[in-house]
Amino acid sequence: MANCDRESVYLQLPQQIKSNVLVEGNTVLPGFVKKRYINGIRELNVRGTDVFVITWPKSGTTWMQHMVVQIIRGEEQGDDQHLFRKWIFLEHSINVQDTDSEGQYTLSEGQDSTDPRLFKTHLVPRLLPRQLTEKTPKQIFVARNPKDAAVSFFHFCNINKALPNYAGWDEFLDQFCKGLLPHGDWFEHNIYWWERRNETNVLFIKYEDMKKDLRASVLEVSQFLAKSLTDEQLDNICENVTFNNMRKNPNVNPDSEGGLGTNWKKSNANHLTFLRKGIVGDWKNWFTVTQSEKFDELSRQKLAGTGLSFTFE
Ligand code: PPS
Repeated sequence: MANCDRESVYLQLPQQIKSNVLVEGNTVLPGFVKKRYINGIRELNVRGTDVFVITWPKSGTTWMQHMVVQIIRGEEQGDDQHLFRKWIFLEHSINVQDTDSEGQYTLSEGQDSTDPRLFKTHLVPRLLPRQLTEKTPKQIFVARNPKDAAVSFFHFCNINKALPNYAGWDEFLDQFCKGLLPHGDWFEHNIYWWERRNETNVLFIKYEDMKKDLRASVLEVSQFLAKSLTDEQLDNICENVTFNNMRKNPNVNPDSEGGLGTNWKKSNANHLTFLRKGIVGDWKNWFTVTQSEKFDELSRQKLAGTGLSFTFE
């Protein structure tokens, strides 16, 4: 990002989104993240048993959440609690018991007393709990190629009330390239976690690899979590986490979870859903050739020397 202070970030935002976001340092956050949470999240008492799924938005968070919860807690047949209620969305007000003007940030009791606690977050590294590095809970970062992640997020902003309205794809892509979308700069998230990928408690996994070999991915995640699965359990989890089965399952599909999943904008006349397409390569329907070339150049510059690369189709 060329300009790094709050003031200059704010100036670069489209006028119509300014009242729907929080600008914290050089990071744009959605309006549901309250300024008074920031410090409390930073100082959260992390437990070594916690599990964190961390992503830039629309990178396969929900997919990973569904995988992890079954690996850890079993398949929980007959359990009708929605997937999103099993997880703490770290920065979302829905999981915060009480906050006051002095900055108290307290997780709701039910959530806090589970063990292991399961956290999902889209926060940029510098806003994450400080203790993540000393208490070393399991941290899973799911990465998705930036073009598909951007397209997916564009659609989600169009339909979800909790996110700002962009004038159209061109404006959205421009903000993406500047690192000014809610939840921050895609490159900042991905490069940070890529550089930490060899730490024992960090798993860096790509959406495209999950698509390519789901069974190998479930196995990789279970090994990372030190949970052994029978062949039958592995088969069942693979079956449960396919795109079609997640879509069909009301306890998993975020469409059926009003509070955290979909809080539709009125303009969602096409009834677009959270689990929209679930494919690699949809970006080709949105990027013009010029936009794609420009983005590739930006990507080349930002990722130079990192060794991080993605599959785009
Ligand atoms: S969020 O709101 O940031 O937590 O969204 P997130 O869950 O990270 O990403 C949503 C996108 O992931 C796709 N998805 C899947 N793809 C393949 N297989 C499975 N099982 C699956 N589950 C979710 C979902 O469809 C969104 O991508 P798009 O491209 O919009 O379809």
